[in-house]
Amino acid sequence: MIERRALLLLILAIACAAIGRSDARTVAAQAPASSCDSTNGTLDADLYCIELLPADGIDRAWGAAWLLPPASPFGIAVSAAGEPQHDVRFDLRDLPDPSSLGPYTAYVAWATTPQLSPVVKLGVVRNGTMPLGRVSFDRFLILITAEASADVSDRAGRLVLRGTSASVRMQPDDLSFVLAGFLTRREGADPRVGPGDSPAAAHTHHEMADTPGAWTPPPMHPQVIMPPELMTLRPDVSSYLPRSAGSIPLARPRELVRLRDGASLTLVAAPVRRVLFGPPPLRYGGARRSLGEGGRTVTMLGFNGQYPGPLIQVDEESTIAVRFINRTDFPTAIHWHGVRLDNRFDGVPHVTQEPVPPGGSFDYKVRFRDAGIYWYHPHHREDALQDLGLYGNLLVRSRDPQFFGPANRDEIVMLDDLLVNDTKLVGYGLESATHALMGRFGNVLLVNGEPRWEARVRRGDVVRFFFTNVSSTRVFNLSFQPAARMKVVASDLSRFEREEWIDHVTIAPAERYVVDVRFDTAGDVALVNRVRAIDHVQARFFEESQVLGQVHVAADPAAPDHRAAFERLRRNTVVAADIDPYRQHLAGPVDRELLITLRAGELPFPLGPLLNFESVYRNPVEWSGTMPEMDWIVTARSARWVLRDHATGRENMDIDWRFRVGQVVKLRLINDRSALHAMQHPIHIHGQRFLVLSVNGVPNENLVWKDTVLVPTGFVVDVLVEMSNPGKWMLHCHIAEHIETGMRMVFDVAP
Ligand SMILES: [Cu+2]
Repeated sequence: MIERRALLLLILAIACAAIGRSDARTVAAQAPASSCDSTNGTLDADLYCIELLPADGIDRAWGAAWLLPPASPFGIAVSAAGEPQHDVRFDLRDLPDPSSLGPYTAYVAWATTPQLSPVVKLGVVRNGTMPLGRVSFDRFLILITAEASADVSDRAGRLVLRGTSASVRMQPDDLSFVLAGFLTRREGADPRVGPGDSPAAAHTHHEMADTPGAWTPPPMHPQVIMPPELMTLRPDVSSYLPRSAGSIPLARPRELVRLRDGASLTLVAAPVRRVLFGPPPLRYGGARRSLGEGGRTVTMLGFNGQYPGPLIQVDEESTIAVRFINRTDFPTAIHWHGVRLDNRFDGVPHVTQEPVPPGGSFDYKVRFRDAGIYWYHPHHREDALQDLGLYGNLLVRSRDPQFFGPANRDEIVMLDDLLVNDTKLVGYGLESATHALMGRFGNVLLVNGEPRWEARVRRGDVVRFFFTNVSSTRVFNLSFQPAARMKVVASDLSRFEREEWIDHVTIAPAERYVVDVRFDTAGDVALVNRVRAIDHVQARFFEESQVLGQVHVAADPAAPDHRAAFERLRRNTVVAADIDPYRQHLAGPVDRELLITLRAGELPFPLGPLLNFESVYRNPVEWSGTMPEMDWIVTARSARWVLRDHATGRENMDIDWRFRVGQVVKLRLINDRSALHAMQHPIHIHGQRFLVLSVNGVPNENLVWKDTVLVPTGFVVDVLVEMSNPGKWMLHCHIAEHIETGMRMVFDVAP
């Protein structure tokens, strides 16, 4: 008996020692130099982990607050006002018993701004890992205090841990330092090259005044002051604008063209005249411009004399023939965005066809497999041709009358922006694209080609909006003011598994969303774009709001009234069943990995040092072009955007991926936050459809078939690509200037 007790004690002692050692090992492995060094799935710790450091007099406690993306049908979660949203997950260690610090019983976590107002209570915390609360500040502090009670609503107790968001690292004095150097250098005899300048500065033109044929610079952002010295820089290419001639017709609004199976259409891309107006004030609810004043006629481009191009309506499973005639100055081709058609008609120059020269033509056969909203645009020099007006929608009607819920009317809305200085268009690079870093942000927002859009509805009408973002680089964040009840029902290639209530629509270039909106109060409702812009000079965030148009809601009631159907969120069982076979891949291994980064060449001085300073922080999405001159002067000659295959190290068109029809490929897209000018990229895959499986490791619980996905800065997005269509297909960033600076690759799908 005694021997048995001794044996038990011995076993217990050995077990305790083992546990002690294993604890020590765990601590050694998990007690890194920074609490954000520990791996946390795919999340970029530099941007999305806040290290929590002990306050004065607290010696042992430590921890981290991880910022996770909340679920959103748009891939990135922001509020209707454009504020970023983060779900916070705490990882806290070595917090002493609160009573050891004073008359306290609990630890409470708070989020607040650097000005310490307002303070938001996130909840009660303790040692360990726990999800807790949501933060919607641009820049913020996380505080953990010991409190007398877990129920306190205001912070009163002792500060124990604190940390700051990555965005707090932006400091306003960065630029002045760079500028001091810039101004000193410009005192030399040759204003174009100062001592120590990179050779690239020599081919950056500096012009003090406009001369005939020279560039018209973009205007400064009205809320961001730039030093005048920076305004003298010019791109290292010539300016291109379509020639004006007397016989060019004034553009007409787009026309609806209904085409039956087997029907044909000719699309002529040619110059049109348009009347332009200067940029409106950056505030909504302000004075409206009179369209009769200050207008100036400019030459742009249109399909069949229309702007946007004809709205082509077809039935699903139908095929149309389109003869494209190119009367522009550039060789090009038409791409049928999102349509899973025969590879030889995909319209990618040098991949699926030879480019159509100016004066030439090409015959396309376009078959529509999937109901929904699609669009067509040139696939060569989109930065100029598409931006000048060459785009149109394809509305593919389902043969199922119940495909969507009932609505009183459709609104087909193409969102765009245009860069003008006063009432002149800012030119496009002739030899290569300008705006190579950020893409070309416009300063006049357009709906269906017009700076002011209007719709008339009745009270209680359910309006189905088909939104397409055709801008070169701008991500829109749309909402209605005053708010209208809205739900998202579909995106690029299908309906969602289930409809969701929303209060805004975030839409990246080339994406589509179908949104049902019910207007239940008579009066005017504005469609607005609300985002948080960054003034990189002053290191401040500010609200940017623009009115895109007005919905006039009449007092007479809707007939029929679809209220009952609208109030119900539909589950699309057909979509869920279509996706079911793919769910097994959610947890599967990643098949391919693409790193998205930038190789900056010799950037015009002082851009290199400026971007270096700026790179202490990058916002997940750059919502606005707040430094138009800096963005403008960098061309494809000095910047190269890169898609890098992780397995082979190959880049862009050197990547050689081969698949076969029926294969399902899990592709990981990693947006390198450490790139000199990291920014978001809407990644588009031709000819196939894919599911967005997860964003920063958070699984997507409401799937929809997509062809374009926004990958914000520092984000890791996993997509599942169904290889259903044989041929050579392109994968590229849909920022027009990024595809022009190398950010594209081709993969092969064997039959
Ligand atoms: Cu891009």
